[in-house]
Amino acid sequence: MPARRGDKARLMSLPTLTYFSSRGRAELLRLVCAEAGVAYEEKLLGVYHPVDKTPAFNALKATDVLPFDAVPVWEEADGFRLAQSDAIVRHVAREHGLYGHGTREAARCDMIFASVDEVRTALRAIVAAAPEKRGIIRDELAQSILPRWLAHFEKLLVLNGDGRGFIVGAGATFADVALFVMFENITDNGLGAAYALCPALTAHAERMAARPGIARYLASPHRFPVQLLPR
Ligand SMILES: N[C@@H](CCC(=O)N[C@@H](CS)C(=O)NCC(=O)O)C(=O)O
Repeated sequence: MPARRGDKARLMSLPTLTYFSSRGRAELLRLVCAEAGVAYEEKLLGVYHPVDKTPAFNALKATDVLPFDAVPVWEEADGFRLAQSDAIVRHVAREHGLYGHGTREAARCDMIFASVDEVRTALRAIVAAAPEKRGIIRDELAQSILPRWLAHFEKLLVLNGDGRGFIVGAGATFADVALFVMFENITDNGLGAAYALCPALTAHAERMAARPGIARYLASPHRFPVQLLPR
């Protein structure tokens, strides 16, 4: 759970997540931390503006703190600093037991994560498109792209045991959390019908939402509001 206020001595030893005041590229990491029970401090840079960014971001960029002039950035108490949201997610997952058992399960986690990222990219096409093309892209997502991807995830989930557990191995991994974030993105944006033929995947998302750390985070006043894709 993020600490945005509180005991100074405790905060000094916590890792710090620096990001804008939104879900964005930090949200999967926040959920991974929630699942793993990792406490961290958040340095919030304000609400992102595509041209002006934010004063706090611009000030930070003028220092040497951001490896790629972008956020999120994760910093640990000893000064270890990491950029790139996927690298941070993997690092936290690896350190806190959410990367499966052994190299093969880790590789499968990577495989699922890469595929979830492809779905994310397909959804983001709506953002990049001219307003008059957005309806066409939405229809394509609803009718073919999402059902195709979700059918793959459904099959893999059912093949891993009976489909009533996790996507990789016998325990929760960051790949399960990534699938949950994907589910939220799809359903929040009115495309949830794509799950119609995926009962195991739907039930998986419901189980993930009910996991104690995640459920606490979802109900927390710290969570930023959903950012919907443009219509
Ligand atoms: N691939 C990077 C992308 C990082 C990125 O582009 N972050 C945006 C915010 S989501 C940013 O910092 N933008 C700074 C800018 O617009 O100058 C990641 O996943 O961390």
